[in-house]
Amino acid sequence: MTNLCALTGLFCAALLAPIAPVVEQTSDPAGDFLPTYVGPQADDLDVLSIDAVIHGSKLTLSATLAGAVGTTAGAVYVWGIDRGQGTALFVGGTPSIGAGVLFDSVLVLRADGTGLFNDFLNAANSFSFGASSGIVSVSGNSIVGTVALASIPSTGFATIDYGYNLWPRAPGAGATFVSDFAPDASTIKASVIPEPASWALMIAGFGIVGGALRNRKAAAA
Ligand SMILES: [Ca+2]
Ligand SMILES: [Ca+2]
Repeated sequence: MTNLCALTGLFCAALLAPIAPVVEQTSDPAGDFLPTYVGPQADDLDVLSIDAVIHGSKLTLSATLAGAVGTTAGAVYVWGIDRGQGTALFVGGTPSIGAGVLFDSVLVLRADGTGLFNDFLNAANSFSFGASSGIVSVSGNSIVGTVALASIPSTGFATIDYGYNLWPRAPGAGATFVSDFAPDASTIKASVIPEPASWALMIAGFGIVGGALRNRKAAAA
């Protein structure tokens, strides 16, 4: 880095500054269980924050709950994903909930590390996975799922425009076992973090620009 800075000069300070990719977190109120919810009002079923990050070819979906994930046996964490043809599928149910929560597929994560992807528009894309897949990681109040973007193919949107919403489900059938939506009545988009190789290319690009500027100054002198 030092040698590169010596070459670029103009951009040296910027290059030496720590690069901290910004991941946009979306908070959700504590204790905002849906009025239709009939399951246990346990802390691990109350979402406090979520974020979605695209890094290279991977997508990571992270959630923080109000209590330790795994406390409620049989609970699942469902990420609704709108890949381009999402609709508010819960509003047609009984009771009608989830207005603004658009999705055309779901990624379901369990505290035991297992889960599944269900593509409502093309069942051939659906798949399930075991704990050994490494897709799910649980730590305290958080549960994180990381999948290849290629495994959740677009239905119209560019991958950076996919929409996401998380809802925990207590064991039980039907919409009344959905405890919380995060965010309420909308979806979020992912933050995009360049891979280290991309950063290297970007820095090399700065170097080329810096070198060109120095050469131009030298030529003008
Ligand atoms: Ca909540
Ligand atoms: Ca909520």
